[in-house]
Amino acid sequence: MAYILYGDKGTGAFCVEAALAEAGAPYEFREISLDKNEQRAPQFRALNPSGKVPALQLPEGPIATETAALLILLAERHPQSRLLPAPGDPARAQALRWLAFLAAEVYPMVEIADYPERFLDDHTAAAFLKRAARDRIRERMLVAEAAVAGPWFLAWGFSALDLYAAMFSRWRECRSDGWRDIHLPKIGAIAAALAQRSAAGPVWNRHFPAG
Ligand SMILES: N[C@@H](CCC(=O)N[C@@H](CS)C(=O)NCC(=O)O)C(=O)O
Repeated sequence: MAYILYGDKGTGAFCVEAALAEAGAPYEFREISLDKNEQRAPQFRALNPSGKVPALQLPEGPIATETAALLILLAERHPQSRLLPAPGDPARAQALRWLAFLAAEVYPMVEIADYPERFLDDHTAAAFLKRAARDRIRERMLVAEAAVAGPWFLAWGFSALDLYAAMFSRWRECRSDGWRDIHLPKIGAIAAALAQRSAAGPVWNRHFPAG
């Protein structure tokens, strides 16, 4: 029995797929094209009513969603893969802290930056909102950057947090104008190291072929 991961290339599905690969868990990737707006189609909303990817069907049947929760769940279900410090490990506090920070403080801004017209009808106002969301994402990624221990996010070593943080840094809001190359050097080094990993590396290169 395999996991079924619903997502698109270069989306939040990346870090879930990379976590599955690191865990050595069998999975199938089912494409939900954001370009075709398939995430909003009734068939997909039957799986995830919020109309967003990723969604993960567990081998035993139920659907789970919310990227940070999926990373924690996979770490819990595949402890041998050391995706996160285990409960009781002193490093776990920082792992959960920064996963939650990215999930709560950064990820919701991505919808505003990507789809400002969902929030404001007026085109000019929407363009201002898009810029404001991008700036807020950048400001919060700087907070995350400052927390990186190096060479991985946690001094504990490689974790699912690296997959999550590096993914945000590849998205348009951080990438455009070369902003992330100047401002996110530690997360950039994590991204470069991820691309070299035997399990997560090929997943990284498929989702983010431009690096
Ligand atoms: N809260 C969700 C957010 C997921 C999310 O925003 N996914 C984006 C792709 S990275 C998406 O599906 N966007 C399409 C849309 O909003 O219509 C999570 O943490 O998984």
